[in-house]
Amino acid sequence: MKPVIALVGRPNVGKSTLFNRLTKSRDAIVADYAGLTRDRHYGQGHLGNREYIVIDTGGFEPDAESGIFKEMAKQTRQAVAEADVVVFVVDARAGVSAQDHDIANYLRRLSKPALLVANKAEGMREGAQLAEFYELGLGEVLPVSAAHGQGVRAMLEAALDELHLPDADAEAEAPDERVIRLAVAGRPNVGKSTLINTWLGEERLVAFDLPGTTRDAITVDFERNGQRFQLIDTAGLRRKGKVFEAIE
Ligand SMILES: Nc1nc2c(ncn2[C@@H]2O[C@H](COP(=O)(O)OP(=O)(O)OP(=O)(O)O)[C@@H](O)[C@H]2O)c(=O)[nH]1
Ligand SMILES: [Mg+2]
Repeated sequence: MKPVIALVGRPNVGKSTLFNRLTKSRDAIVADYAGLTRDRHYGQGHLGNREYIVIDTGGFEPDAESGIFKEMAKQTRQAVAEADVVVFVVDARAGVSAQDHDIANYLRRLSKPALLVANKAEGMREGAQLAEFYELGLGEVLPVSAAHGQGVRAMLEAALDELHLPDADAEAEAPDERVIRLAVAGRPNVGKSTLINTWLGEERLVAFDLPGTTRDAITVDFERNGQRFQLIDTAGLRRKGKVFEAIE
């Protein structure tokens, strides 16, 4: 089993940018827009021969009681439950916010290793600016720049060191069975995510009565009657002339 790292934090701190760096991909959508990521999004990476799974999540409001932020919080809690180590991302430039405290309180109550990571720390001298994050009560603050790569390797080593798991190289991959990849596509709000959730029998995807709810294309492994599938949920498609937002 590969260790699982969940990236958690309030909106717009750079979780998806860090996800892309940890997976050496551009799979997650990144923009200067709070609340961009909605679903939990899995990726794979490795540090030398140590392999891991990383989960990107949406901006976390642990106490959200309604609306789409409540649905996103459910997804984040599920990601945290599956994780071996939680990477709590804060914004080194913005400083500590009330929402960071809410998330820290939530994480401190869990008995799960958590690392506190201050992103957007490029060109920042350690010390003064980062000191205030100690008040979150999660111990040492690791400065990183997801956009530029600084500190990311040290952070990853610290995350994997929390786990004391054996190297994965002895573990043989399952023989390559045929996987049917099935993408669900269609106009916004026709029920694509709901359809996949119904197939799976769980709330795997955020389904909400709001056009444009799904943003990242999310792949879910699924098996039925011995046949392996990869179900791919996609963002709703509109005619080119009707697309105005950058995210879309
Ligand atoms: N200066 C700086 N900006 C960064 C860094 N990492 C991310 N950003 C910027 O911060 C903004 C938000 O990045 P995202 O990765 O989308 O943030 P997120 O936490 O996934 O946001 P949500 O999905 O909305 O919760 C984007 O404009 C990024 O380019 C960094 O290391 N330094
Ligand atoms: Mg994101």
